[in-house]
Amino acid sequence: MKFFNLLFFLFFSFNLFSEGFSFSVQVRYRFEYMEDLDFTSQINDQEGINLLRTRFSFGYNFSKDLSFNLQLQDARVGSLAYGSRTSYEDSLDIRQANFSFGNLKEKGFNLKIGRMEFKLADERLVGPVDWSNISQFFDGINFNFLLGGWDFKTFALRKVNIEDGNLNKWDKKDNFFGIFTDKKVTNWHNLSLFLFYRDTEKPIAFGPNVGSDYLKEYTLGLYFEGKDVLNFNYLIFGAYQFGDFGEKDIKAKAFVFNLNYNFPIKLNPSVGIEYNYGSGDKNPNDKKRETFDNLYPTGHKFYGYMDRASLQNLKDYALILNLKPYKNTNFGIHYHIINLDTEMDALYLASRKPLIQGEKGQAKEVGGELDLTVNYKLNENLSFLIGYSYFNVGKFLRENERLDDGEYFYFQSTVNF
Ligand SMILES: [Ca+2]
Ligand SMILES: [Ca+2]
Ligand SMILES: [Ca+2]
Repeated sequence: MKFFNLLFFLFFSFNLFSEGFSFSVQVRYRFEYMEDLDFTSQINDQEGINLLRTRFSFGYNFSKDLSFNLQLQDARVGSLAYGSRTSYEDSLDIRQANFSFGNLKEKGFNLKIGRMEFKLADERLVGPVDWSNISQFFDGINFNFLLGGWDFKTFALRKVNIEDGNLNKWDKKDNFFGIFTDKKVTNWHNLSLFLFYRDTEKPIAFGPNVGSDYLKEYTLGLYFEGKDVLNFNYLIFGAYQFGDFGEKDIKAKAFVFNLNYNFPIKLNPSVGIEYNYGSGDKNPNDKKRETFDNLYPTGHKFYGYMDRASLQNLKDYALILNLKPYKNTNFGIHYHIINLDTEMDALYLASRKPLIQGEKGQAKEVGGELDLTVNYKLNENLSFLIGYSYFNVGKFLRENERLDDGEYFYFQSTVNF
């Protein structure tokens, strides 16, 4: 019945629209099977869940330089064996509603105001978390301009709190400001510099040892990327965090190095290594917070697809193998060796929630994760993703009585029209 309603709605919409209007729909379905993602068989995991996410996007161009964009999102989940539905579910609500003025290429500036999807660079610190059924978005202002060959993005944003059954509202106690600028420094190299400021009027929680407190937090950093340099790609990312965490000083850092090589042979293999480091807090009793704040990342992309790690108290060594045997098919074989920076801080999930607080003298080896994926794009409108992951528990988990390896399987199809 719902499907027919949708068809009718589409038919009606297409007739209504004239020049200047645009309209598109995305429907994403995912089945997930999870086994011991908590690393213990004493608590049952979700066995299999069904996720459905539908997005309706409308655009209207008032003129060449002024447009209005609206996106509605409906996120649903089937029955759950246990736990909360909140991270999966948000019935029809506004995901984007913004005015966009200017044209970066032609006018040298662009101003966006309202509710928006927002991402910076590879989404390591700020991204839309597209993997999530409900995803992530912001309210605020984003002003971009070109100056002296640099592309500047400046913003003042508040993350939108997603609440099923109620209209989503911005988090008025969590303010995020920043400047991000990048430039092509050679034909193959890109340099980005950024400074962010996060100011909260409520305590932000880290692990049990670090605790929660108000933030007046600066993040200063850079990306340096090499693309197609004799078939090599590489990335250096560094960030330093300072400011106040209540009465404590923030002194935290993060560092990433990635190197990969594309073999110009059959199957188009690429082999890469990656190191991801986010500092942890070594001493809960001093006057410093050394835990890096991973901000609003799309963490799913980087530290294992099982989402068992975040760029906080992390040392992750990854081996990344990708194959592209056909134009529309990708195979991924990734392996992560996940370690804590310090056992005095917590193991943080990709959502930034702490899973386990460590203790002095414990091992730092969390475990190894294997991620296998197949991506297949049938055509412009339809794509599929299948994944299987296995997490082999390491010493740190075993010392915390998490003895069971985790498994994760998913199948996803995405339709765009
Ligand atoms: Ca379990
Ligand atoms: Ca809602
Ligand atoms: Ca400390």
